[in-house]
Amino acid sequence: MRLNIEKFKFDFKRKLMNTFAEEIEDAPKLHIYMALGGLVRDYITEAWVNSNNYYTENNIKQVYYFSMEFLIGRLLKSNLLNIGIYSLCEEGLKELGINISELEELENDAGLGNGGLGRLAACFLDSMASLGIPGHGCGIRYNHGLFEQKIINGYQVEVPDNWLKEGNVWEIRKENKSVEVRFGGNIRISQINGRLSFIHENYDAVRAVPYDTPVIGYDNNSVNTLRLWSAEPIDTEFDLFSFSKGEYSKASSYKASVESISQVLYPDDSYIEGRLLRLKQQYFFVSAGLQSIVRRFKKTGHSIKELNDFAAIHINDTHPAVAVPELMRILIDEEKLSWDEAWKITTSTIAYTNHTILAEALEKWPVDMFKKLLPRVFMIIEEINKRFCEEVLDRYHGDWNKINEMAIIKDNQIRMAYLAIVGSHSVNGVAKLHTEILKKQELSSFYNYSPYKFNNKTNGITHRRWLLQANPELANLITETIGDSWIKSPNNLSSLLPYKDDSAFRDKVAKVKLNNKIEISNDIYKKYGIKVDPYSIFDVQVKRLHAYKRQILNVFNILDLYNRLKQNPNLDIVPRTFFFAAKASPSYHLAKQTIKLINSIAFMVNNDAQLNNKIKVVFLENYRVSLAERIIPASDVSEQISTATKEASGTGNMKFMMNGAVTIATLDGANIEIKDAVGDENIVIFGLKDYEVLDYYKHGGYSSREIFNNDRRINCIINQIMNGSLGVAGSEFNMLYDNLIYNNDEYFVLKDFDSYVKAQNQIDSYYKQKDKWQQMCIANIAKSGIFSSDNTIREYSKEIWNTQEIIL
Ligand code: 26Q
Repeated sequence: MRLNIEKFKFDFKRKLMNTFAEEIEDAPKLHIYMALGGLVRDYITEAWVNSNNYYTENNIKQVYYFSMEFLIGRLLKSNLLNIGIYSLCEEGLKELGINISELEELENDAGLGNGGLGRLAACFLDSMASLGIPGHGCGIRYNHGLFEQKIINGYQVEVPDNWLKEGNVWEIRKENKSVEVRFGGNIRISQINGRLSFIHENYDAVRAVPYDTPVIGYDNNSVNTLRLWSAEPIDTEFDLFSFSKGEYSKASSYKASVESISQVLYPDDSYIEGRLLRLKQQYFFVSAGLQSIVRRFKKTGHSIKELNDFAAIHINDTHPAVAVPELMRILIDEEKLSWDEAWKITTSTIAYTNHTILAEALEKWPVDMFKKLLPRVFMIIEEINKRFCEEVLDRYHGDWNKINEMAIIKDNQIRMAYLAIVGSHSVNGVAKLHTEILKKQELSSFYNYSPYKFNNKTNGITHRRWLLQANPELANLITETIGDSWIKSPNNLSSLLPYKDDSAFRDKVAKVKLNNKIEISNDIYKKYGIKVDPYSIFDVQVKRLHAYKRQILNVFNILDLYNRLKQNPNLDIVPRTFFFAAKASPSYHLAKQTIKLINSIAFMVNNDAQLNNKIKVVFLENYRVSLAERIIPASDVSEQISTATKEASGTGNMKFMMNGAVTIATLDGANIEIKDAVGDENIVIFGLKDYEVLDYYKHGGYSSREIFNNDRRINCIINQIMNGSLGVAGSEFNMLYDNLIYNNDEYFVLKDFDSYVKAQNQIDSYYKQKDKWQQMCIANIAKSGIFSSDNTIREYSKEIWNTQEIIL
């Protein structure tokens, strides 16, 4: 972009004047931030329009990534970096007496996601734009994202996230692109011109209004679109019908019920309850998104039968799986295609990613609920199911067991994963192990039935946000050392590897880490009044709170270490600070007890003078993207300790590695691929293997009580928790106790404890060997490039979407 400091300052002052009628001296900080954001948008508008025109004029195939969640975080810095004017703006603003970092802090995170799945969608958008792949996001513009977490007296308290209260500079409301989405009613079947027609009557209509946000590629003039839909009343129904008759309360309850559709993101990420409003949300954005794709496509003048040559529709888990029958509906009822024509187009356009094998996280919808809300869509699902079951019976010579296993509708429930598989041409898992488990266990019947559909796409993260933006000092050091080609070709980070034997470079990497640690330590002191030692090992577990992620295993090691230190205050360990950050789903009581437990231990440990500051425990409130960007670059140890087989991939693991932390991990999800990349000597592995876990589940043979009775350390820890030693009544932790002892410890916490403690001691001993530790850190950074989502997206593009990288 052609811009110099003087021009920028001029533009900026004018923007502030035009938007708020203010000069810098009397403008509040928020206005300064908004003016800057608005200016960035102005700068990219032309490239945005050009990108779209280019795609349309050249009939280029475009990807539509359908996701209930886009966990974007903040956009100011990443947009400035991607258009290549961050330093220039920083300098220009400085000359105007403005600190750009302060402005960045004013932006509310767009927290429209729960965790990994939502953040993956955001990383994918960044990579698609940066590779020049025409790929857009389609989702919901929630008025409230994931709740804000406050910790009060050690407990999690949820506060609504009001991210839009000051407006959102990045989005544009596209009133004229609104579409109508219909719920409820009944279907009248009639013969029209010798063809059966399905006429939807007595439905409730909702207006879907899109808000577009530009997704700016890195230094390539390519700008894609994130289109998020907002639910609004249809004017006619709202105004004329009820208001004119004076039925104000009826009218306003209609309005509220419509608006509730895009009001708030559901905060559960693993245990699924089939709620009607959630189903409305799903259909709402899927129908709106598909209508807008079809409408845009028809403008090109091509036959709808060619849709799959121009659009790839990707569904992020089963949440948008209703896209399968909805696209069928549009093609059959509106475009008048035959079933077979429509089916061919649908299945060759849609592809599906699975993110979990947890049984309780597989989506199922009760037939009665579904049918009532979406009568026509349900008829289509029934027909898909009928035809599929016939095919299965045919293939397996009338074996009804196969129908039991594979039917889309069973026991009055619609199994959304099965619908997604049957309606897609591609089904992928998100890490090698995960995909293998899908093929061999969870979805084996479908794998045997259509093996060609199944493939693996190991997750990735955008190195632009997670290194270039989040860790500028490290990014600069890397560029000074190997040049800046890694920004466009992240695999080039591997050129850093030889520098692990350069002691001057090692010292520089260590210095950067220390600076990052000092910075966050200062913030922590300001916010929590806790003094953490930046020279201690920063041991970090930040992710959603869930039993399978085993924060409790981490807690057990801390309590054991605490007990050892109480016994022997001279214990020779490197001082350590244990950081946690995690939101618990509001109804997940076990997870909430774990938060209370961590905070109780933190209070006890941090106030125990006998420990000589050898350990500290910090729970960081309100984990979110912008907090991840601060804590990850300051981490020494990355905790990736899920029960083997349970974490589909993990992506935090990759972010830590890229920032030079050493991973302590089970062989689960992408940890396995991280180990393969860095080598056994640059990671610390412990715990049960996938086949051992599966074997216990299948054949039994594990008794947590036996370990509880025989391992003195564990016995001591559990008693401590339950007998009030932590200053909290044991009854507060009764679910934790029941799970570990009465329910035989489903996630093998006690079983893996010993191995974990040894692994932690290993970390301590590596850290004491300063050079070795630094070499490990550098090896991790050097090998992290392969986990850039640019690589992942290239694979999706080549192997699933068949799309091109466009040079604009
Ligand atoms: C579904 C229905 C009703 C309410 C909520 C949900 C729901 C919402 C979010 C279900 C699941 C999620 C999120 C799942 C998720 O984040 N999975 C993670 O996806 C990452 C990206 O692939 C993986 O790295 C993680 O291993 C996986 O846990």
